[in-house]
Amino acid sequence: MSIDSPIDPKQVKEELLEAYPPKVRRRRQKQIIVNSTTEEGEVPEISANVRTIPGIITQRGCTYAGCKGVVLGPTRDIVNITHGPIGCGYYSWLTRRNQTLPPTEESENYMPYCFSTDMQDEEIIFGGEKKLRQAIQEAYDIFHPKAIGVFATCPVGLIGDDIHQVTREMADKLGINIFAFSCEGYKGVSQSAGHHIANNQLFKHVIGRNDTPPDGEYRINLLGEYNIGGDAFLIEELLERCGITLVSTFSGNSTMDAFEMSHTSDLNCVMCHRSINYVADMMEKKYGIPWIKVNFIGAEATAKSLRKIAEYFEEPELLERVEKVIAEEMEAVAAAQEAITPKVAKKLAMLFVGGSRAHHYQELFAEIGMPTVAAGYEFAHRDDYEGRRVLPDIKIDADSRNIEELTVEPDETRYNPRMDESKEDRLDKKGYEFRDYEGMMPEMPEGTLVIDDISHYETEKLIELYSPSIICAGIKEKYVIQKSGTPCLQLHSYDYGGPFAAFQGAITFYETIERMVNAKLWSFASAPWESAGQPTLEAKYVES
Ligand code: CFM
Repeated sequence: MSIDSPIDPKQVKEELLEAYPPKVRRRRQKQIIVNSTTEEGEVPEISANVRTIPGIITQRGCTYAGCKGVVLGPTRDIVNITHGPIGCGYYSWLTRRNQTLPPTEESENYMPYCFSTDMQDEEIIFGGEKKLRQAIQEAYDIFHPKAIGVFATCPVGLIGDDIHQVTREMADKLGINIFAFSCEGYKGVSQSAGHHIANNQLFKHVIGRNDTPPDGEYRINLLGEYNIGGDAFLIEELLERCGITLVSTFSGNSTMDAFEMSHTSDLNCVMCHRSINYVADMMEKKYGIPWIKVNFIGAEATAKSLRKIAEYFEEPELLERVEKVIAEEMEAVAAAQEAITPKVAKKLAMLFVGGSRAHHYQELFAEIGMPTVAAGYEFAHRDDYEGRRVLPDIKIDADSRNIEELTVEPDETRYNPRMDESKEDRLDKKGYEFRDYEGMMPEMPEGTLVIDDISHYETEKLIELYSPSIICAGIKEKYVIQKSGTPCLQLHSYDYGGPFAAFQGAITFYETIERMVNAKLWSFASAPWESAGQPTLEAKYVES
């Protein structure tokens, strides 16, 4: 499989690197890879999860953002207090992105609120523990929540507030679940460290607290689905139609109640491998729940994932039901593909998103005949690029060592292996894969470009060299892309669009892309000084 493009990717790589001084070039060249796959499915090594080179304009976020904003952000029945200056809490509030659907109007839902200790100079100098204690007490007095989470921002780590001691003390005093996250922004090289910290604390303080299994057959958890633009609502509805019981999602449209009983599920289905693989691994060790990789982005991927879940339970009745739902849904999907493909086929797409979407969304483009010529993650690790097969070769550096690795043992009473050897054997013979993720690169054609932690400069250069029809990226690069006349689809919050998950979402995606690549809107917009041929404003230096 190779990409049908007249541009030589090796040449492009050279041109991207040309502007850098030798030291930077040496490092960046390991993060810009021309893709190729051997017969064994092996791909070249990429340098990932390393510090951004100073001076490069990165799209990455901070560790606090990954912990508080991403993983705990969509959970509605916990009061999440940001211990820090007000900006950190305010900008990670994410009201448009974190959608949730409480069952009744009275149900606990703190997502419309933004809680912060609003640290001032005084606390930075004399310590912020007192103010944190007060904030917890105040939140408790007003809302009486069942749980409170406290999130550290950079200054908290720098001044040494003991947030864990404060939360322990307040938990004893108030008798509710209160715990803290040492997710200072600088703690890791990106938001990825924040995912790991969030996973650890959920595992230690929440998962396994309620042993009552919810009603329903075929009980699963969905891990690494964050309900961006309402994606989770479509997935939930689909699973329900198939007769599959979703016990807990980590963490789109989620609740602490569901997290607490998630260990009663029989299968963990991982969407975003980067952000949540730690929970999947730890739950298998402690409770005996196996995990599989799924993907509900793309119609084919959705069908494949539903079948994979059904095959695990080995019940003909479930398999039949799943096939029926797929057949019903695929009718409209096929009609949409047929109508849209001729209008967009062969137009070039590029994707530079977080740690899993740059892979997942390639499926949607492929379904309407659009090749992805370049893709990359902001902060994923080598296993997300090259597949989990490289895990033993990944060097643990000082930055990763900064993040606690929990030692997990089987739970004395709750460990219950969900599969006996004969079941695993049976499924294995059918080619069923547990605990595996192939990564993005093996699925990308030869000669495509894979770029880790892309910079603004490189984005502009790629636009110049490839003239792509669309780039999927985030808010930080959106305006750079649009100013070049190229449409940009925001894939972190979908702006006002979406949802794009499951079958219905795939159709919405095809339609959105068709509109964007054919409207040429951005290429009509030019800056005033470009069209007038002369400056629209003039000024003279006047000496006083
Ligand atoms: Fe996973 Fe995410 Fe992503 Fe991510 Fe993110 Fe996100 Fe993302 Mo923005 S958890 S890695 S840290 S799929 S916030 S919901 S869109 S960068 S590709």
